[in-house]
Amino acid sequence: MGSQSYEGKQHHEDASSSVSTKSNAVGGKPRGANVLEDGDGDFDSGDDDEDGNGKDPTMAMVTGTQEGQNENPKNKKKKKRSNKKKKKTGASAPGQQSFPPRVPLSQLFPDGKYPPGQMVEPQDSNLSRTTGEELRYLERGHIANPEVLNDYRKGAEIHRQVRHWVQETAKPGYSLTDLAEGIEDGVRALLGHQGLEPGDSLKGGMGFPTGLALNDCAAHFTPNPGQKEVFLKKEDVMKVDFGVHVNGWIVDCAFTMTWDPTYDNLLAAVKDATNTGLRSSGVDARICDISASIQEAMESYEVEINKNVYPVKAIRNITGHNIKPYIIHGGKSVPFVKNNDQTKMEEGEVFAIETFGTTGKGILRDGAGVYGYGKIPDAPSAHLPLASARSLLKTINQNFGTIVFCRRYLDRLGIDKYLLGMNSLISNGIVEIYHTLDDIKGSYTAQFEHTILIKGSGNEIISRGDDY
Ligand SMILES: [Co+2]
Repeated sequence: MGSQSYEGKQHHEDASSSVSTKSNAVGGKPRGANVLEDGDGDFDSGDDDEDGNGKDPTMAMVTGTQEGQNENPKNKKKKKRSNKKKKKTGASAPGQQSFPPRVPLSQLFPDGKYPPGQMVEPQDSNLSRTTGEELRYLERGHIANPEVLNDYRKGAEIHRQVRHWVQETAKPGYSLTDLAEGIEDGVRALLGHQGLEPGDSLKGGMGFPTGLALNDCAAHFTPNPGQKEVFLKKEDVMKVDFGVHVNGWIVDCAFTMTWDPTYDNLLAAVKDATNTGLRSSGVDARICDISASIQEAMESYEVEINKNVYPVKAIRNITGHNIKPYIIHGGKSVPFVKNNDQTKMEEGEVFAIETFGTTGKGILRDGAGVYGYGKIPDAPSAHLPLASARSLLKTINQNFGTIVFCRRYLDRLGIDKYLLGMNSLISNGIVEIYHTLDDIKGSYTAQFEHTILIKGSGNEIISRGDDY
């Protein structure tokens, strides 16, 4: 989930887009300056082997039967139903994930230890910290705490297993509601938290509303109940951005899917930019330097669409961000364009390093659509005259806290007729509303994102998989 910068809160021209596809994401070479070509190749080939322990982080991701994978879109509804029935009976052997994924992760890892992400050795020894110093942070509430780290790795493994299902399943003809619900059903099943009882989804649940933004819509689109259904088209560029949290530790990770090789260079640019940002991250790394490296990587690419050549632009008013427990945007921002921010990353921090590239203006404006709502951390307590606002706030406190949520998440709790109460919470400064974020009409946008733990002993790209 991207963080909208101050600039982004103003209105700009319209635009929208979506990005990413597993199959096409790896293809394509930059047509512009090729200084970065080595780096580009590095990212994909080096991921698996750089694990500190040499283990493939996705080794446990074994899929079972894959019915429905080649389903004809026209038969989708019927097929989907039969698929749903099968998931109940088609239980996997221990250690094997089902397809679609429904086996709780605790069953796949009976020892309760979840696999690490990609371990990155500190490149500059000055940036490393001694183990002794790290020990200071072994209290609860810090990523150096083994239980916290294990929680984080669990969320990341669930992200990998569920996105594998997305990559095998999403194709032209598929509906965005089915895709979003499939992701959410998978995450909740693997967590072992359906989130239907008060407090349950605070132990583990969606990290924010599932984002499925298409084409010129860059971010913050999720299907809403009662809205006209959107079906994927072959020419779409879809950004899949979903989060998994375990005890409030949010994994924020996104990719782009396409079904047409036209967009390969766009995806290659954004993947390169995100990986460059990840490599530039670490203890004492300055935001301005990370941003500059991201922009240089991104803008060395161009993409040809319908005989028009577009330089890939870094989007200016959405940023990467640090993450705090239950808080997706922790206060620090990592833009994708040059800036003078001398702020440094610090040991123990968690960052979502994401980048967005576009063939449009590179400036997003709020669209008409509602993405979700989030209780503002440290919001002042206000006297709420409306009973409906008070009861809605109670529901939010019990189920989401400061986790951003969407209308579908309220619907499944049986909450309805909440719009008046919600408007009251918004106008009282207790809840923030999030809108879709669009680039200009007809443009295409792409996104890749990973969550990285900043540790003196070496960073951990917690959400890294063999896919991206
Ligand atoms: Co994010």
